[in-house]
Amino acid sequence: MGYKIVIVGATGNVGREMLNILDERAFPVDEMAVLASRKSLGTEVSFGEKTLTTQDLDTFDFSGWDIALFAVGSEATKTYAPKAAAAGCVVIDNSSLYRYDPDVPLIVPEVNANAVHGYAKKNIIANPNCSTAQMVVALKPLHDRATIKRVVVSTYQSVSGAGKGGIDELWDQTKSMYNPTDDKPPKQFTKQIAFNVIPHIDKFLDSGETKEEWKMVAETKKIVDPSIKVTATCVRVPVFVGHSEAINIEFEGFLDEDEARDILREAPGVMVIDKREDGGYVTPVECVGDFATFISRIRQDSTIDNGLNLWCVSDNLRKGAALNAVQIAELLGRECLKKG
Ligand code: 2RA
Repeated sequence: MGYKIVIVGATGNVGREMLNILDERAFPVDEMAVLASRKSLGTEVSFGEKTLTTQDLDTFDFSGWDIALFAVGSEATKTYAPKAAAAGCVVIDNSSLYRYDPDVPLIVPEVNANAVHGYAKKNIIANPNCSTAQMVVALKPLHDRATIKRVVVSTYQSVSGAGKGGIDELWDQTKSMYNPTDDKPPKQFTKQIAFNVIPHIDKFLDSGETKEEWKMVAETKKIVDPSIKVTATCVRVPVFVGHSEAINIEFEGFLDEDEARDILREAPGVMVIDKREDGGYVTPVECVGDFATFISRIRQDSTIDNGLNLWCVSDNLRKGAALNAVQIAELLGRECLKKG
């Protein structure tokens, strides 16, 4: 016996990836409902060999459904997630709405799978932000070995993190560079993104950090360890899919780069590609469509006693969103619902 699954926001980038990944990983689905807002109603989406037609999120009755994977913004989540949860359907939410709620577990299955049992307080589990998910997969096994004190991270985040509008803007601006009469002023981003980089993702906070940077701090603490200090600079780059991160880590004790490489090679969800030669590292275009978080450029930081640097790349629509949500559904099924 399998599960009755609902995808909320099935026509978006992440919703479609959720459908692909549920199929690729042969998740035990008995019945699938795909929901969308009124403006996308009737749109068809693929689930394996099947073509499904979207139903109206506003009138859908969640009673009798097991798990709803939400891939809509915080506003829609605020309206519909409590309805689904109250109807007995466990919500796995990709928005930021519940991430910092102490009664909602925030889960990356490779890191804090045990927290899944906390789902029952609200019938809701939160999926972390893309930039956090890939980083904590790399940090956790190193933290277990040598206790991380502080992380300094700079991100290089692809435009797909900003949704379809971000992808379209990079594509249109890139084309318009070669056709000066076809000017495409920025709409989705605050400055030109084609052939440029923008040190600004999400809104500014009073502290001077952006919300994206704050999320990396707060979510790492909730998922891995509240004692880890994190400082982040989040940057949008003209890449379609795949977020990259340059991570500097300071440990309590010494951790040799070769041992760190061995630990990461054994770590769940991690693929180490780290040859000290031309091309012996991963770039975002190579990680698209993959399940792994790739780690390269592992090396000692000789400016501090116990420091390492590394380069971390992952498909932000997968590990950063849809894959992690499906992994949570697998974990929930295995540990709590036990139907599959
Ligand atoms: C971004 N973090 O890349 C967002 C997506 N969740 O903009």
